[in-house]
Amino acid sequence: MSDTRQVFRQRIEALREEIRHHNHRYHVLDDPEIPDAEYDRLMRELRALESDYPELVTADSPTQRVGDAPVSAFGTVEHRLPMLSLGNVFSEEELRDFHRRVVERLELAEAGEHLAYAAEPKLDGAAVSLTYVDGSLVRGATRGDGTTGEDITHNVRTIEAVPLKLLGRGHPATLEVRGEVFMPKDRFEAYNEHAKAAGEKIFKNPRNAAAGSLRQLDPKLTAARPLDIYVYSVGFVEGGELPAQHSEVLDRLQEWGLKTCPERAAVEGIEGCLDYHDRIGRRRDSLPYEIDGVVYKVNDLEMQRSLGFVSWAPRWAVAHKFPAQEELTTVRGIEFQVGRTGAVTPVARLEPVFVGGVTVSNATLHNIDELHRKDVRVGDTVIVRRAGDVIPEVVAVVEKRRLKGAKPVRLPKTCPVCGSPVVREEGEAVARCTGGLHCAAQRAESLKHFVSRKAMDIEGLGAELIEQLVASGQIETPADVYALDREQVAALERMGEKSTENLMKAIEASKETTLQRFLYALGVRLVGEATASALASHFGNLDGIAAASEEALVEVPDVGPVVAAAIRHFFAEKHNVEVVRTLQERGVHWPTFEPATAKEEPGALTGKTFVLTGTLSAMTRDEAKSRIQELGGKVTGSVSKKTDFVVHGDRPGSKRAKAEKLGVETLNESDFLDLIGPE
Ligand code: D41
Repeated sequence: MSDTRQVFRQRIEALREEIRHHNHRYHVLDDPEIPDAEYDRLMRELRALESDYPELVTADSPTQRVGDAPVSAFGTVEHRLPMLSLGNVFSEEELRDFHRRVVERLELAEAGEHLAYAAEPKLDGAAVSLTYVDGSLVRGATRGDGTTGEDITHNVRTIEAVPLKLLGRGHPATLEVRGEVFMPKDRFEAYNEHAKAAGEKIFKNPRNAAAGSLRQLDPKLTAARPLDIYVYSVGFVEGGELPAQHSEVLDRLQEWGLKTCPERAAVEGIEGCLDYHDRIGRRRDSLPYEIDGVVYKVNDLEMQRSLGFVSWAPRWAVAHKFPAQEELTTVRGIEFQVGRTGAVTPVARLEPVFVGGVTVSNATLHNIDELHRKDVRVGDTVIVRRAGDVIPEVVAVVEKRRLKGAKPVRLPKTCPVCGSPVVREEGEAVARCTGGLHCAAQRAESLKHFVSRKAMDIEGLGAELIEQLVASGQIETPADVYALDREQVAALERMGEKSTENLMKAIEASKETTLQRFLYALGVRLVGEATASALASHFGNLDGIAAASEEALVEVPDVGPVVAAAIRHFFAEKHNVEVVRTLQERGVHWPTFEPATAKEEPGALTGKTFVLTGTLSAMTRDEAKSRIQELGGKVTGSVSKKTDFVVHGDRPGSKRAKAEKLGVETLNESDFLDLIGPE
């Protein structure tokens, strides 16, 4: 054997070994160690090597199996027709190639432009087959390796969305349907929260939760898992006729009581497919279930038959994947950033990696406890996740790939920016720099907060300008913003005449503000927008707030003893009072008014506390909040037993789950609109 061949042989064996290990973690333990994208790469590398050296292919290679082998604890089921797999494309170009091949094979020429596809999201769950005889469910099976699956009849029978008997009439004597069992995101989160509290195993993602739940030996355990199903095709059929188009078949299945995906649509030609991919991609995060792409199927069943399939995948269908949301990369360094309130946050500097559609080179580690819990070290290989618009985060370390000698990271004793001691109070997750406004980082961050949209709203005074102004000592306190002159501003990097003009105008305009914005802008610890607004309407003027005792402050809705103490602390600091006075001297002003309690009639929602979550369609969350406040209600950020209502829009996340757990009443958007009535 030649030397190079010997090298490839070793690589092939190493890959097989590694892939077998990951197969076991994934399929048997339901606990994967690496992201799917990484697994796919290993498989692709192995396939490529085996196709270059076909003589090295062995029957036990992971490439020689289409799916996971059934676990012996279940009876096995031979699929009457094989459960095929789906080819993947990752780009527009690859999709165009797929479409071109379809059009050529069907000899459609120009007409290919209008070829009808059935499109639907590609759910990330577990594929199953359901067999109905004379309308009754007789069998449920996993896909297994496509030929042989596991008998999971007893488990699928516990899924409420699976009809035990078909509705209506006209179903074939034997009807096998195929679909995807999944766990909706909110139920997954609620399930994990519960499991965590009970000290039980939590699942890495909804897909593992679905697959793992289906393979429970005790159907009672499966029944306790909140699973759902969408069916997407028909398998073996005998003793009956089905329509001639895929989309019509699904309509029929829907009439018979089987659930199909509400997002499915008929699209025309390649442009229709691309448009659908784009549309669903934008809504990916707000869909209530996890998806990893979309699937297109030639809609005409006669055309499907004439296209046939290659090895295990039909030629008439393809999955168009979204960029992976989890990838592997390495940690170049771990730094500590100092925020507005001095919070010292660990951040991982990463080897840049393309994930969730963008290149990521930093990821938050949240706080020191989180850093220690995940035990991230410099040089580590980590899984980074970026989903939607959230900040990328390090999910976990791949410990097997840790380099020798990597040391655990410790919290620095002094601030990396100003050198003041870093302290961590008993029972607090957050460590803080004690430098206060002597610390340039805290100064810059509090200024960014001060000028931000919901505070003084000075457009054009961005992070970079503030950093320049702070670094050069031109700005020390927020009051200095109002002492900037045109020459100073024009001299800053990247400032032209027009932008100077605009910024000067924005600064001037911001002087006219409201008490609640001003209070919020000051950045008193724990005083967010809601608290600032409650304080403003309770006192009506700043002097009252600055002079109020803690007892007087806790009278304000939403203000507890800890917040009251933080407010007192702020106004007890001479420096802060001085800054406030200077701001007013430099022209910042707001209307004062009689305290709300003295003049207002109680509103319809007086005494009621609301939490808003998810996206509403008729109004923004800010608008909803204003409406509630106008009616005398209160809006807070987190759900507790004191919450009266949780209003949830699209994709509510864990807050609704928490409300349900605490027995807090939940309102959907239309309930909410009914409650607040017309404006
Ligand atoms: O949502 C899905 N995961 C999905 C999977 C889907 N919407 N359609 C699918 N269609 C097929 C064919 C075209 C072969 C009937 C599939 C799958 N297959 C599939 N799921 C797992 C392996 C193959």
